[in-house]
Amino acid sequence: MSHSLPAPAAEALRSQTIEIPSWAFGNAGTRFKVFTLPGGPRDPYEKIADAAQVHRYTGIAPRVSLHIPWDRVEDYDDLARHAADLGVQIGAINSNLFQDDDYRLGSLTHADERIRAKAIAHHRECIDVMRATGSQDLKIWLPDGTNYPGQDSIRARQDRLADSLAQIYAALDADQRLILEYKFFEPYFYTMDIPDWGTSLLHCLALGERALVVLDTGHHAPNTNIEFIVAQLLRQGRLGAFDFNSRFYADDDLMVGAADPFQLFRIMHEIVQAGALSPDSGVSFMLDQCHNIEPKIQGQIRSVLNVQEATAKALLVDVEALGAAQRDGQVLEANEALMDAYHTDVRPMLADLRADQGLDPDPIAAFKASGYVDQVADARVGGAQAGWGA
Ligand code: AOS
Ligand code: ZN
Ligand code: ZN
Repeated sequence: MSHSLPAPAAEALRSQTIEIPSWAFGNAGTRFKVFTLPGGPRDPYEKIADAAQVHRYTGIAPRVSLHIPWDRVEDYDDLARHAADLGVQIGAINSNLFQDDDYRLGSLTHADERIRAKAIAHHRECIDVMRATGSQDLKIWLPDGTNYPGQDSIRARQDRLADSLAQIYAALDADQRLILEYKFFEPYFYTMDIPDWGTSLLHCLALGERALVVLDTGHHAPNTNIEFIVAQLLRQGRLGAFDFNSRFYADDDLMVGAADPFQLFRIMHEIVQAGALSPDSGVSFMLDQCHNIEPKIQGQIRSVLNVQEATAKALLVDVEALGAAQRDGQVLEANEALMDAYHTDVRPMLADLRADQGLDPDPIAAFKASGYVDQVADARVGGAQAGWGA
């Protein structure tokens, strides 16, 4: 069987990009234990160096998301230059509203104006980081919520949130976007102030055209039909980004495509059908993962490849057969058109595509053979390793 992809699919795959998070490279764990692996990065410079390895072997991971304050440095111009020297650039800037005692009862929703102003000011700092690094996206995940019925007014919190977001949006430059994530539970368990895509979308619509929704695949109730949400947000032109990961139970942040590769394929099918794959579609394909027990760089490479494989399968759907079956009400034939593509082993095709691009056909083997892990394990002894939250 031929390994070659149809030309339009190969073209689409060559221009696909996936953004990887700086925090995937630091030590991570659960509330029970954070594990330390040799060679862990000690600062944002080393996290970016590790991220650049993922791009080097996959060719499709040219951006790194930063998180402030975890990636706070003296000189952001210098950090951006360091990234460029390594062949990558700075992606979304993530704010942090969840590691300050002041935010126990909320941040952008807080009833105390002083605390709310502090949370808004933190985003001004993030916007300055965006200016210095050339980042286009301010990513807000709002950890605010309540634990007990009656604890606070649901409506008053929405009003304060709308006002806070409007102030942040007004501080953005004309070429910068605000991307707003939702999550149905955690860290609060009765209400979250942005629990779902509808709430995020309503706030984005009120803000303006450069406010878009972030869909984290781990942030829904079990069995939620995520591809339906993708289709709906694309119809509105308001899908700004994905935070891709896998979950079995809650917000597990496992490698994307590990728990449910079929779901990832269904999501990418909606993307491809809506023409939203290309980098100028405005959808940023980001990973939001923590590698608690597995090697981190290799884990990121695996994740990028999982997204690429799901994308290739989505690009192989016979759209004519699918469209004809859908028009004719041929339920099983329509389903078969999708499943045929899903069951195709695209790995040899992607290996050939990489070889055509001058990359090693097997990125994981090439990375392992490079000796990078041993090299950094030797070079990075001493000094505290950065972790999720440091
Ligand atoms: C939290 O659950 C979220 O998924 C966020 O995207 C969070 O901002 C990210 O993990 C880094 O802070
Ligand atoms: Zn996320
Ligand atoms: Zn999450």
